[in-house]
This record gives sequence, structure tokens and C-alpha cells, in this order.
Amino acid sequence: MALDQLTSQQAIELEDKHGAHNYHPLPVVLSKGEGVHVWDVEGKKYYDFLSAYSAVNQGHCHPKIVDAMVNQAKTLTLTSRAFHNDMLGKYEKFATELFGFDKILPMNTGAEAVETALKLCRKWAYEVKGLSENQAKIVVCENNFHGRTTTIISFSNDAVARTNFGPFTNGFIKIEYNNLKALEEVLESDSNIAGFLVEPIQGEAGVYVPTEGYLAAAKALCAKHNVLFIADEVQTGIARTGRLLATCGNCSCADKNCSGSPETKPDILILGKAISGGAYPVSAVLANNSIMNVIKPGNHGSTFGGNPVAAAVAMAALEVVQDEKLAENAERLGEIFRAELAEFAKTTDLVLSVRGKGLLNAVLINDTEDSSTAWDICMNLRDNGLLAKPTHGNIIRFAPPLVMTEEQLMDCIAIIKKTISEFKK
Ligand code: IF1
Repeated sequence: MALDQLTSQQAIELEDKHGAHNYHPLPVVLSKGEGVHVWDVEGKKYYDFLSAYSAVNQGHCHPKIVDAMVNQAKTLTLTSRAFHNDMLGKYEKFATELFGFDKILPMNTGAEAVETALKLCRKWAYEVKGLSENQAKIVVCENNFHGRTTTIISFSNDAVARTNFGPFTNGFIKIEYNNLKALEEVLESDSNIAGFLVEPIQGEAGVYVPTEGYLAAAKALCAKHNVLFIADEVQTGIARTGRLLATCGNCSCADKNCSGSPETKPDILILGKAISGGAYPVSAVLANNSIMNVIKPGNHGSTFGGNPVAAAVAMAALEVVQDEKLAENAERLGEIFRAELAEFAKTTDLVLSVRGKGLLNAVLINDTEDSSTAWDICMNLRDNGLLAKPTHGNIIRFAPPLVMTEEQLMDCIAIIKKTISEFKK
């Protein structure tokens, strides 16, 4: 088998034989990406409606991002943090001013950034709030998704993600998402709460958008009890939901030096995925000095965290978001998508509802969670030139790159409607 010209089937067989089976991908083998499109090894073109789980918000292989990566990679790739380099400080200034925080702690994957935020919150709780050692607890939400490390799955309630990976990390309390009473009760009943970790929209759970005002009220409850409000924007951040951040208020992104909306601005912000446009693993934790300054040399780190290539890529990727007004585009096209699919839902028994914010949307398919209907529809969407994948059971997530044009969106909506209308169980 000539490895440089695999058929789709050959590529799948190689993965099956030589790779761990930790995913069940849709049977399509991609070999090229550009903007909102990807191509498989046989040359078939698709619209990408997953955007690598909202990491490719700026579109596949964005020239500005790729050029920044290639140029830096030819110059200096990695110094480790044992020495300084000429890219990290520039990136840190750029990012802290863009998101409105005093400091940033650069990491690589979303899970690493979540772990970093948990450690930062705990250390703040002992050294600033004054909790007794090893007593700090962090409140999380049922049906959360924050990554795959042992500590993070310790507070997951997804059996597939946590069974037989114990023993687990203590110090977490789960409450119902979008339930302020539950949050208030736990904050009032336990004086050892250090933080509240929440997704502004629960992505993997099925794109659950909380009630208007939930985040602001949750932040106010945290402030009242001297508990840190920690927003995991790995998936909702970087313009995906129609704002630079889902925890932004209703302002536009015109203000270059936005300091964020006080009513929902988190004490600790977690970013990943599209902070690099999907070109390179980049994640980050941002906070003000009163929190971030508890971290002293040697407390935390990572070989690749904040490396020169990550710095160059992230600055380019974030400039693209601003220059191409991706948040505004996501907001406008998201409204069109949900309106069109809501109308369509009235004409078919297969679609129960559509929900989301910006271009993070999901369609609820009218079948049981253990049915293969959503998967089968995604297989037919693939045949019709659009790639999407169910999240849990009967929910199909639709999240295209934010560079999509209205004309392309209407083309995709037509494909989705056609595919579902023609679907036979
Ligand atoms: C998988 C989806 C899942 C995340 C939030 C942290 C992380 C993620 C809100 C960790 C990662 C990815 C991981 C990937 C599938 C995808 C995902 F919702 F985005 F679709 F699983 F929920 N916080 N989400 O969404 O970031 O370490 O992956 O860089 O693990 O299957 P990471």
C-alpha cells in the first residue's frame, strides 16, 4: 500500500489497526481544508459544520494564521520557559489587553487550561480567602464537559468518560446547570467554596443555552460569597456565540480595548480551541493580579506553554477575529440559521427544535437518545456534502466556521432541509 495515496478505506483501516479506538469518527477521510470547506481523499468537497469542535472558527488554513505559524516556525519554535523569548511578552500584552485582564497563564490544551484554573482557584482560596488547607471545594454543573484529565472527569457525570478511571479527585460539588437556587444554597451552606466553574453554554451536553441573566446572577452570587466565578470558554469563546466571549455583554466588538461586561466578566477566564484558529494547540487562563499573583515561580508550568509559535499563531488568529468581524458575522448568521430551522421544524416530525447562540447551534431529532437516527442523518448529510456529528444521542450540533457567508449558509440550510426531508428510518 503506497502510504502517500491512500483511499478512504485504506486510511480508516490503518487507523483501526494501529491507533487506539478512543473515537468513533464519521466514515470520511479528510485531506484538505480551506475556509468553510474540507475535501476527502477522493476529492469530494464538503461544508464543515463542526469546525473541529469550534476550534476552526477562522476557517481552515487561514492564510494569515498559517503564514504567522510558518514564519515563526522557521525562526524559533521552542525555548521552554527556562529562558525568555521575544514573542511571549508581546502575546501576553496583546491578549490581556484584548480580553481585559491583568495577566495570562499560557498553556496548550483546553483541559490543561481548566486544570490550571482549578489549581489557581484553590491556591487563591488558601492564600487569599483563607480556607484551611485541603478544604477548598469547587462547584461545577451536572452534564459538564471540561476535558479528559483524571481530575476533570472526577466531576463529570458522563459514565462513558469516567468509568474505570478511578480513584477520582475530591473537592467538587455538582449542581444543576442554569439553577440559581441550587447555586445559592450551596454557597450559603458551605463556607469552604473556592470557586464556581461553568460553561456559558453547555456544548457537549447538547448546546444548552442558560436562561437570560443566569451568568450575571451566578457571578453576583459568587461575589457575595467571595467565591471565584470561573468561565470555561474553550468552546464558547473567540466569537463563536456572536460576541468575542459568551461572557461579554451586549456590546459590539468595536471597542478594541474592551474591559468586558462587569456583570458577567469572570474572575478566571479559560480559553482554548479557536484562540489559535485550530492551527496549533493553544490555551490560556486569564485573571487579574489579586488572583494570578498567588502563582510563584515553580508552582505551575508546561514545556510548550506560551511557546513562540503558539504566541505568533494566537496573535494572528485573534487579529483575524477582530479584522474580519467574526463575532458580528456569527451573530447575524446564527439568527438566520435558527429562524430557518425553526420554520422547517414545523414541517417535519423528525425535528423537535433548534437552539443555540451565534453559530453554536444544535438540532434536536425526534427519536430516543439511544437511536441511530441522528447518526444516520449525519451519514446522509455527509453524502450530500455537509459534515456534522451528533453530540449526545439525538442532538446534532451545527457549528460552521465563522467566516461563512450568508450565501454559503443558505446553501447549507438547503442541504440540511433536503437531507432531513428525504430521510427514511
Ligand atoms: C473530546 C465538544 C467535547 C470543551 C470545553 C474544555 C475542553 C473542551 C467546554 C477541553 C473540549 C472537545 C474535546 C473533544 C470533543 C470536544 C467536545 F463539546 F467541543 F464537542 F468533548 F465536549 N472545555 N471539547 O468543549 O479542551 O483538552 O480538548 O483541548 O475530548 O472528545 P481540549
